[in-house]
Amino acid sequence: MPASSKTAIRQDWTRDEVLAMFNQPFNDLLFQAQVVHRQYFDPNEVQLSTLLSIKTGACPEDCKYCPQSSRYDTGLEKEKLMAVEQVIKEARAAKATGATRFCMGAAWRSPKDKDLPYVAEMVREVKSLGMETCMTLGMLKEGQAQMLADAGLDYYNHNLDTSPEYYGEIITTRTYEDRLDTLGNVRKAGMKVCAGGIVGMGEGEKDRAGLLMQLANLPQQPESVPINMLVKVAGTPLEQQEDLDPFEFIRTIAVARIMMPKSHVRLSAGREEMNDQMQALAFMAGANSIFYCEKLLTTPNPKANKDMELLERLGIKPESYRVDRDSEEEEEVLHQAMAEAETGHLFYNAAK
Ligand code: SAM
Ligand code: DTB
Ligand code: SF4
Repeated sequence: MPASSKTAIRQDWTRDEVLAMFNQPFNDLLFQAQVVHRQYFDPNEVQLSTLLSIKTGACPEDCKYCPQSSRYDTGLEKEKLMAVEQVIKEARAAKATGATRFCMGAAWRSPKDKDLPYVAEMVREVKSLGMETCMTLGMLKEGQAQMLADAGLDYYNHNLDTSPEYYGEIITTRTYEDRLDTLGNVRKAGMKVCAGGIVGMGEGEKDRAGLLMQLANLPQQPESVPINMLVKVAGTPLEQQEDLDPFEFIRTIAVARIMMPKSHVRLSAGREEMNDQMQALAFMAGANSIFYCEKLLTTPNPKANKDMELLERLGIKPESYRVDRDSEEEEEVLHQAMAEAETGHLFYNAAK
């Protein structure tokens, strides 16, 4: 399809437009999302990211959804920063099961300067395995973002979580502006941005629209957009939150797809509670990435063989490494890694 016939990337969305999209009949919305999705992506490919918590619990922030905040008693065992060797071991295992990206998360408000050499080493080591790297460590200052970029970090994840209007109901220890500043520092340092949010926290549709507007209207749209369904963890203030209508979750994915046509939209936390049909609908609505690991950061996620079985039933294949790499050497490392991953017992290639 010629480039001109593709849906243009817009960064001037208004709330009314976005709400009108949300309020279309479900089938019309899904059809529109599929049309946009097919312009930019192979609709039968899903990118696989594995998550690892490299520092768990005892976080000083008060995010109401989070099991890792020190303010809530969730029974979580806290753990210090993981040794680099252990991280590499986990990354190797993730690669063997077919993941192409390794995302390392820390329960920090922001990293301390003394921690950065260790996390930078993790990035270098995981990259040398031939995986894409992602980190989520909290707020970043400019210099810290540059250190991570220099170590070769591909993506930095920092979520806006919800709309600016609803944000104060969920977090009081950092502002929306702080979050936007971190995203700006990540971009300035030349890394790719992974930014999304959580739905099902008691927000209204206008807040889901507000979150997507913030993301899509950024100076450059995030390359990766995780849409998390709230995981209700006992002990957190959102433990008893009422369930969101599942179709509203699917609508959120579809609207994200239409507003950010070139971004990978990730069906993120919450899959453990979703049946196969719901996940299939999310892929139909334009989700094309998942967290592929038995544990997210601290809560369960479907097992790898269950995910592979589902993808196989749907004729969806895991997305392989992209070859638009900047050096031939890097490309070679990635091809090698892909070949190794394909021999892993859980790897499933729907193309074969
Ligand atoms: N501490 C860092 C921060 O907040 O930026 C990084 C880790 S934090 C756990 C990463 C993201 O996980 C949060 O921004 C939130 O969007 C998501 N998250 C945390 N707990 C969740 C839950 N119970 N359900 C859904 N998503 C959750
Ligand atoms: C994102 O948007 N979701 C992931 C990742 N980025 C870091 C985290 C989900 C966490 C779910 C709760 C837990 O396992 O602790
Ligand atoms: Fe801390 Fe991040 Fe959890 Fe907020 S989401 S409490 S910053 S670990």
